[in-house]
Amino acid sequence: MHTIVDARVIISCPGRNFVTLKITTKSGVYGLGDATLNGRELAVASYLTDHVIPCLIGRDARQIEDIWQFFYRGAYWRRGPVTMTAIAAVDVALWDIKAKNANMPLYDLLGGASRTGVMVYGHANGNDLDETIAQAKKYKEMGYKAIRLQSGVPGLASTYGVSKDKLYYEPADAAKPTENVWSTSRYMPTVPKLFAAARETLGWDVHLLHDVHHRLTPLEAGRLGKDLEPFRPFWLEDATPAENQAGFRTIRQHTTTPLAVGEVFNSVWDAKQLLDEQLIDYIRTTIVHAGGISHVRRIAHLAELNNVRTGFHGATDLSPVCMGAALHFDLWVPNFGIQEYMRHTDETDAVFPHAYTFSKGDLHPGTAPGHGVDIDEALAAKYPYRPASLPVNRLEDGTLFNW
Ligand code: GCO
Ligand code: MG
Repeated sequence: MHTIVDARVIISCPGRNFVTLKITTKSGVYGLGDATLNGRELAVASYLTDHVIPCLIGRDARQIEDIWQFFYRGAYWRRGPVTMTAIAAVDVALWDIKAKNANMPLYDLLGGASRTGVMVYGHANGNDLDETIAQAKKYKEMGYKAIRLQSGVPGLASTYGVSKDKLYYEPADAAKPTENVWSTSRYMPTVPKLFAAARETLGWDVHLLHDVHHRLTPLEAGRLGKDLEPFRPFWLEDATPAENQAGFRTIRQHTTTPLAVGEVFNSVWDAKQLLDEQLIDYIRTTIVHAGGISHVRRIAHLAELNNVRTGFHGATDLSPVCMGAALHFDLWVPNFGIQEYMRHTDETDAVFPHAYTFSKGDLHPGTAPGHGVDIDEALAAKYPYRPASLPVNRLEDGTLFNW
């Protein structure tokens, strides 16, 4: 009854690419897991099809932990975004099956709801300060309690977070990487001005966030954090590249602005020092890129011991399947902080019918058994894969930089 009899990878591009794993058991119950790694979708699809699925068929779907260990330890080559995304897809599909068999929403299986809703933040972005503030006002009117502010930088043709389409920011905008230009000295003065204008217009009854997108040195990040302190930001995200976790010590020495990091992490080891030394305030690693619920739960527990809260990544390149699973996790996890919510397009939502809903600044995962997200396979088949890459970034003199 619980034997895995089928597992398939579904690739679809309803506006953007998504990879979904569907696992079915002998009794006919199926579960879905997101396996989307932006710009590297086919690598994960191949990892699943060539290496994971053949070892999955015939196993007992109830043994989530054993299956997780099999694909992590058993691969010998531990960690890495491709492997951990593939493992996440399996793990989430199996939790979906377990919760469906238990006839419970996933959050009940995890330990039950700890709150009535999941506070989310939306993205206000504009080519200049005024446009960003106008967008932020719209989000406030839609009921958002937290808003991320990104604005174009005078003198730079394009900036991270600023796109043509306001509700659906989509950085993977061409088959081969687009080239952006960056200047830290042009950027640095713009953010405090943006926050000052935002507090002036929006007031203090709303959380404001900003994403640096890995572009500053620890010392520069410390200075920006200090400059933003008067405006009480909710967080400063990815202030510096986090491969060198000790770099965050420098930022901490200089500012009390809360720090968020981790959307590119794929295991607890990427965050261990950051958590052990309490160098951050929010961990952004989410279900799809870090081994699924079974592993992100370990990260969240280690974070809790160190006064760090969750603030999961929730960009459009994480499919509704990941969003559904993340929302169940968020509703349960004791040390929840906030959840990013970039709306998917109507095309995407139609391919992935889901139980989660937005109301007054919160998302709720719904009470359907499992994680509450399905796939319309006939519709998905109408959107074939399209190559799409994330941009790269160069300094004004041509030096390749961090995007
Ligand atoms: C965010 C992120 C995204 C990423 C994107 C990459 O904070 O939402 O920085 O915009 O760049 O998810 O695939
Ligand atoms: Mg980010």
